[in-house]
Amino acid sequence: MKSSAAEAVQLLEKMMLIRAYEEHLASLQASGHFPMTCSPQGQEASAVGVVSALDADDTILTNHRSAGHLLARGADPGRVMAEVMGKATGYCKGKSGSLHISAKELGVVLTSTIVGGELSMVTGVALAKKMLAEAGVVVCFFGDGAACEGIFHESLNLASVWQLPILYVCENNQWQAFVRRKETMAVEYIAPWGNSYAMANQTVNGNDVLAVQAATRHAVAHIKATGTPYLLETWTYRQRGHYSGDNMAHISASEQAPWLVLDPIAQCRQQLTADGTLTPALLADIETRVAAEIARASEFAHASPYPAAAELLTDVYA
Ligand SMILES: Cc1ncc(C[n+]2csc(CCOP(=O)(O)OP(=O)(O)O)c2C)c(N)n1
Repeated sequence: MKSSAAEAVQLLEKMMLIRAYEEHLASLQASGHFPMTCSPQGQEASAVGVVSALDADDTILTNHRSAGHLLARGADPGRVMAEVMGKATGYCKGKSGSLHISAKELGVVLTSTIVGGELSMVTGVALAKKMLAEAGVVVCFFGDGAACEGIFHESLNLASVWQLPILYVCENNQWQAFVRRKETMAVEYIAPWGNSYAMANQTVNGNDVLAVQAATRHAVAHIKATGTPYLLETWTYRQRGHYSGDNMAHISASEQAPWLVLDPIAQCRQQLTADGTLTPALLADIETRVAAEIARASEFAHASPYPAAAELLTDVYA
């Protein structure tokens, strides 16, 4: 199923919102008075392409680069920002920060900062869904570094044996913290590793939002038709450092340049302009809306209170 022109514009706007959110956070972090985060800048097409192909009853588990997934799912940027700042109005009442945020009402049940933690949890979440005969698939976002851990193989093996409704999404952004993917992998692509577990798989251009959306729709249809999991690899690039304190001194301009040409938002804009869908007036409207939304979000987060001291031991297990 192809997306309509109107839907493609919505995808562009969502990607621009995520970019603007990240740029705003980076400017606050540069002042030195804002918590650190792991930015998904450059990976917007992967987040928006996958999440836009999901239904409301689908569940998401994600990793330390989760802001794009949350915003793509419709999270309020003000509440996400408030959570990062430890404010009471955040999605987890300020107790998670950026690295553990969840938003149950959106079906985002876990952000794992333990690399591969989401891969260990997803089999349990999906098994529960299957045993309770609940509709929907469970999506697990993780990076190429997580795919190089043993838990990736354990998770895929069990999901295949137990026939769990899991869409594994490996966002292959070419970096694993401060290590190049090429230094830890003997092969180029992760998707074919699914073959070892009899799991259908595909690598898609992760900077092309419509291609990611189409690949996700195909994968979800496969999961629903066969009752078996699917491994989707989105081939993309992290445009910022591993975390906000990383000055990227170890990454050359010549490495970054070709990827910046392939920027997912610039490419989508060019495509929609070329086919006559995106006019200068429409683009200006979107830019104005996005800027207003981020300004509102920041104002909300900054004005929000910190949790009261009495909240210290609420909502915790021990
Ligand atoms: C089990 C574990 N080992 C190491 C770390 C430190 N660490 C945080 S993110 C990261 C790199 C993860 O790389 P990848 O899975 O490719 O995700 P990306 O950061 O590229 O999105 C590492 C090593 C951690 N959080 N957890």
